[in-house]
Amino acid sequence: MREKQYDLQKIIEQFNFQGQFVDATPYGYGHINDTYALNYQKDGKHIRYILQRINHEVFKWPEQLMNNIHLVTAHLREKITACGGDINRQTLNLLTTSSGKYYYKSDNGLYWRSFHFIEGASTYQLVTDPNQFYHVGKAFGCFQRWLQDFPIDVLHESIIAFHDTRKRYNDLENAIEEDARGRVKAVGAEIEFARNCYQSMKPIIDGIREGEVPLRVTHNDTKLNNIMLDDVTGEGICVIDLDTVMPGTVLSDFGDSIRFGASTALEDEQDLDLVKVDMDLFEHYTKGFLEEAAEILTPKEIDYLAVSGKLMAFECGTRFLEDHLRGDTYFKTSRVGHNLDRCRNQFRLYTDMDNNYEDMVRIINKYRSMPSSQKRHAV
Ligand code: ADP
Ligand code: GN1
Ligand code: MG
Repeated sequence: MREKQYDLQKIIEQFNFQGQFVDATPYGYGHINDTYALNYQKDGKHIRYILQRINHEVFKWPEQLMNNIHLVTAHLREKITACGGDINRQTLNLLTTSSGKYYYKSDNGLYWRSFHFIEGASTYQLVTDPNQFYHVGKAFGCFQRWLQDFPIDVLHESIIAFHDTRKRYNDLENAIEEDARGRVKAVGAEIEFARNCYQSMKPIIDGIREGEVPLRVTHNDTKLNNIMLDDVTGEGICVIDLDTVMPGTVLSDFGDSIRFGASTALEDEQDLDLVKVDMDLFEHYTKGFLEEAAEILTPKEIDYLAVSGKLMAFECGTRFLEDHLRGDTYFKTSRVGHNLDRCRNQFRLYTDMDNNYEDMVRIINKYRSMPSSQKRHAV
């Protein structure tokens, strides 16, 4: 549980904002950073900005992380320009501080950054109609394609081994061993579930670690609320939350979108009977994603997409369980047992995805060779 008060006035003075400051309000549903919407007035016009405190306990090298975002957004701007798009809406745009930097480090050691607000677009916690999820798939597939020629070696690893599922599982085993909060005895069923899943997923987890699929520049946190959809056209206009853009595999990006967006319930849903994978949503996302990205992916990567949702539900559930055992120090929570509920939710989703695995394979095969003529153009 983390609710913090900051002296925002002092912080916003550091950035090159336009107009008169009106107010600042907490914004969004992220689990890691602290986000505010800033309202300004200039010549009778309302201007908004996003201000964020980077969680430097999670992102231990904020300077390098900000350099990643600067380089990646510059690359995206080139791609958007090349296809006649709008660089003000189709990528994040950082503000500078009065000393010309992309972040401000306060006297008490906190890191702040600001983005131009993308107007006329929204993020969602749950999909509202299947076509919307098709557009989400298309936008993440396009993001993947646009970053295909980004020089991967210049990227700093903002969180080491972020999607190394074996490490995540070992971290859970360590937390069980330490039992820092005496919570292990009450979660025997979840621990057993995690151990069984790990055994059954192990060949795939090991295969990924051994390089069966290539490393690419990936987003690594492709939740539905990390994409902005245009309020008029419904198209995915901007992929946001770029803190974890770094070398990774396409499986994390595809799988994380599926485990979050193709679920019939929120990640916080406690009634597990409501938690299922919606196969119509799975198909819509797959179609959109592969329309954009199929041509750059290897056959092995495409084969593994069908298992990637399950893999990410397992990994994410494991992380929630570890955090529960350690006393809720990583993810923001709003009640005792919140992370445990999220873990149960993800494990239930894993089971439902397992039951639908054959159907996922069929759908992936249906869209694996999408004609490139259907590619996304500027929106
Ligand atoms: P976190 O890392 O905590 O998830 P995000 O970067 O995803 O933080 O931001 C939280 C929310 O703020 C997003 O889900 C989105 O609704 C909103 N947001 C972030 N950046 C922008 C932006 N440039 N324009 C408009 N809204 C934004
Ligand atoms: C965190 O920051 P946010 O809310 O987009 C987490 C993801 C998890 C997700 C679970 C840096 O994402 O890895 O999948 O919560 N981000 C980080 O909801 O750990
Ligand atoms: Mg986010």
